[in-house]
Amino acid sequence: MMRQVLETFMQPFAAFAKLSLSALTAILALTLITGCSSEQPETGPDSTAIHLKLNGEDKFLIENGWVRPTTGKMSAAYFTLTNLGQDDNALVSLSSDKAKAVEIHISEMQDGKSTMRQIQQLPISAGESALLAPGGLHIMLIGLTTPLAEGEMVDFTAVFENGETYRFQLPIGVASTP
Ligand SMILES: [Cu+2]
Repeated sequence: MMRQVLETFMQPFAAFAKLSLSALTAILALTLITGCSSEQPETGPDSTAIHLKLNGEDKFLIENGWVRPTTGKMSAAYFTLTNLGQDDNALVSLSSDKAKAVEIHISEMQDGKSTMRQIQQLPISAGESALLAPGGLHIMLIGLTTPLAEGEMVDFTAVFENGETYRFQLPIGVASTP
């Protein structure tokens, strides 16, 4: 009985360890594309850090990113987004290779029920982070064009208020967001 409970408890961690490895592979691939310097350790949640650079300068950091696996038509993506720049900014739109539409959503409790609504932009002050996690802010993928299988990657393009546009990839798999 106790052993069973322990195994159930450990399952998300095992899934995360698996995800970290595939994410690391993806980051190594992305590093080659963007020329992003890899100063992160090779293990642990930090290994999922993605640097978004402009003219060689670190502008944003994406950490602990993951997309929920599904065979349905909708999914959600979660990550921590940090504004490393000198100016306040805001995430204003997203697109993906695997969904017809991508929206910024927030989940809220209303009359004891969980509902979600779209927000037009996600402001992030200079030096601040936005936490996108289950039960709160999230990126909604609507009209999936393919099933999202664990271990695969999803391409995203993010546009910010000042016109800066970045491409990045997030791994499909359930991670334990801290
Ligand atoms: Cu949503």
